[in-house]
Amino acid sequence: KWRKFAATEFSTKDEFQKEVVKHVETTLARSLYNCDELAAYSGVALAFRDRLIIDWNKTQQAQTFVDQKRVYYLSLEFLMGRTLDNAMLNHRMKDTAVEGVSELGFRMEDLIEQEHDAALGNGGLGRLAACFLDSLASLNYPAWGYGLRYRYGIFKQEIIDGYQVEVPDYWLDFNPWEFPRHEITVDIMFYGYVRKSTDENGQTSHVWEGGEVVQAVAYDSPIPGFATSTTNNLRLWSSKPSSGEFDFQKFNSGDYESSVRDQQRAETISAVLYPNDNIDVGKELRLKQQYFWVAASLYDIVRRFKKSGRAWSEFSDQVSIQLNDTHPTLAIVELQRILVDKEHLEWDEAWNIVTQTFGYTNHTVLPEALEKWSVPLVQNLLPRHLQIIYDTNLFFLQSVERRFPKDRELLSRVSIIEESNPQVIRMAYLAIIGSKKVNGVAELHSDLIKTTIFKDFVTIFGPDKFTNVTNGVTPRRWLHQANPELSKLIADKLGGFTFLKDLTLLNGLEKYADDKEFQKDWMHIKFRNKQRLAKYIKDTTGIVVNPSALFDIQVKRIHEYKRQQMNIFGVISRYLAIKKMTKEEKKKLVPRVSIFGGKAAPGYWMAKTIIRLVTAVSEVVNNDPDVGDLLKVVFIEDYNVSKAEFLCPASDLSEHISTAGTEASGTSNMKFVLNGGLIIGTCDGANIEITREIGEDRIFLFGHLAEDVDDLRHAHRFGKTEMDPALRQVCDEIEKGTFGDPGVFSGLIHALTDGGDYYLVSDDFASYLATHKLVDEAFKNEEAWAHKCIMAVSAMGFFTSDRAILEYAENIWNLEPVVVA
Ligand code: 26Y
Repeated sequence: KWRKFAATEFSTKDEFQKEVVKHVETTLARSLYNCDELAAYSGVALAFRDRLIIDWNKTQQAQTFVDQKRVYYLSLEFLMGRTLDNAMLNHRMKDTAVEGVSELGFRMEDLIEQEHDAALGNGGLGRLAACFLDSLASLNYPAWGYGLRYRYGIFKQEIIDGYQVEVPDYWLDFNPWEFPRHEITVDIMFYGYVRKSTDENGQTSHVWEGGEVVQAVAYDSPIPGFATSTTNNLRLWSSKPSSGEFDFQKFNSGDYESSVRDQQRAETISAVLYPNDNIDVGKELRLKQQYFWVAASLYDIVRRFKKSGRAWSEFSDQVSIQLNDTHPTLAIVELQRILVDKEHLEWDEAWNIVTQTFGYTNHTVLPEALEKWSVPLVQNLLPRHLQIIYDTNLFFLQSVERRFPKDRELLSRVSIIEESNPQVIRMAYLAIIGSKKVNGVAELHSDLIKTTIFKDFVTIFGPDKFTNVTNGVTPRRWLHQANPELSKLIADKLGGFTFLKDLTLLNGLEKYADDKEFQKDWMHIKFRNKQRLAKYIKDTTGIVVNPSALFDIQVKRIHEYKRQQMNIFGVISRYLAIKKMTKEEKKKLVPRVSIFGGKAAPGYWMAKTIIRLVTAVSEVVNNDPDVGDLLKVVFIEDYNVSKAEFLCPASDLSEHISTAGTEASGTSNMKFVLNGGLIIGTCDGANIEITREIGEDRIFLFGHLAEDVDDLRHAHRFGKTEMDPALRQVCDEIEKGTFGDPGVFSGLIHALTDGGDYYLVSDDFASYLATHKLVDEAFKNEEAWAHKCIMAVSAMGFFTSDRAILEYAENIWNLEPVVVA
């Protein structure tokens, strides 16, 4: 009977319009006479949401029915961006919808712009999680994402008087894509104490009790695959006071305010995303977030497993859990606690299950980003977990000692507990010991973790535990959605859009690389994308840029290791050169627009100073009549996913210039090349593999290698290096006050001199400038440039997140797809 009434999907323009109008008139209670763009967006979104949810239901039923292994991707960050455009394209219904809304009197571009970015992440790690969800669904893998439903995502960045100012990002006003599941709740405990209890058989067990309880509520968002019915789930947890928790005693005794405060404290847990990227601050609330999310997710996973009625020994055949960095490492401890304390398995049997279930992905070697939690903090918040960590460490160290007797040094090096004051827990070590596989995110990075920070663990566990999965990006969002014209041009040549599901097909473009017509069409699309960006720059900053100039873009989180400071020093150097040029020399110069964008962590002063230098330089350079069109400097405010979508298609050159050995992979490098831009970069992260794929002639590499870094740093420390002369000039100019009060920038200069130039800006500066000269020369020959770009794109097939996910599925998860009828 039910089936007869089951919801169906619209498939024609008329049906689509009917759905939109229905939602505007009834769901939103608006008449067509007061339907503004926001209401129209909402109507369209709700119409597509219905389609998504129908597929979601089918998918969940099919996946439950086949009862195969599922993978759970645990990430504190999911940087999803907007959903509507992606949903329309994945359902192959965008053209229909565009026509439909146009007949209703709207432009689809305007409606798409109404949507608030879902910005629940900082940068690379969070966006990678979002690309992986897209690929998992597109490849029909049974997979769920688990995260936190922050009320405030990453802050909005405003630039006021040249400085970054952070404004809260309240994004939940209207979010049609999520479904609250008020019936799916989990009680989560903090604090309290551990009591030993002995049952009638003399078995002792640990009982954790007497703590404070908070409730986790599930919110689900459908994740559609491209051109498939598979629609997976992203489950985000929101915190609220536990129903039993409202303190009636306080309430009755008239202490109403303090009982409300308790409630608010519970809600605080999921209130805000920590805005730090690659820097650990060790705040108690962050630890609470981690446990809250991990405990709720594991409860959910275990509950689902138990419904299948299988034996515990089958757990890891049914469940794989991937840890996105160490942020969810407590999941290892929590699963061991559930198995031992609640399900009464023996320690070893439980630990065996745990270590077959987890995989750990490392995203950084920077020491300041490696998580360490203070023992007293954990002792107070999670007393039972601390005991389990100590026991895990004890058994681990005992096994190491048996295999490497008398090596005290080794034992103290690999101990989960660092004997500092106070003691701290090294979360990465716990993650390695508790996982089946550990992976880095690009070849160089995976080699580095094996030879440096995790070296001892390779000795202990053998090399096979450590592997590489080079990152990738979804071509659906980062080519098809971001650059529809280029995607269409490629499809015309390759005979359709199959390349979006098998990106290696791009190699079919190679034979058109010399085709003059094709080159012209290609460069024309690039030009239009640059015009669109030029218009945006004009509208938002007032700066007029010439769309024929070379657009040079560096957009990413601001961090010293990413060396935006080197970029802006290079810009200053170019400016000084222009000031000295004759008319004749100027005529020969390629005009440039240097575009920067990215957020600084609110407490990271050096990063904020870098932003201030960029804005200061732009004020001077853009208003200098000697310079004119030859150089413009732009800082794009509030860089986010939606902005990346129109920046990536608009670059001629993008910068990926981290100190060698510091950027684990980078993923925007992939996005920019995929959109037909070339890159200037160091031999770092995925740049190395990009070079291998596209060829050395199609990338501008410069700078020292990772293997040189230690020696160079050593030389700085012992005062054996002179600053590069061009860099010296730049510093002199800043100190002269050319860009305003030099006191503002003294920290930046100091880092290069007395600070020991840790990021080796001076060592790489000459080769950086020389390589920019090569870029200028290359850009003068438009045909040769177009040829390079086309050849590069044709070789980018490797960098799809589909390939990355296939590697995870085969080498780490042992996961099979489930086809939804
Ligand atoms: C400990 C905590 C404060 C913390 C929070 C966020 C630590 C790290 C992070 C974020 C790290 C991150 O985004 N890493 C980036 O991951 C990308 C995806 O693998 C890489 O491409 C990129 O090189 C790396 O910096």
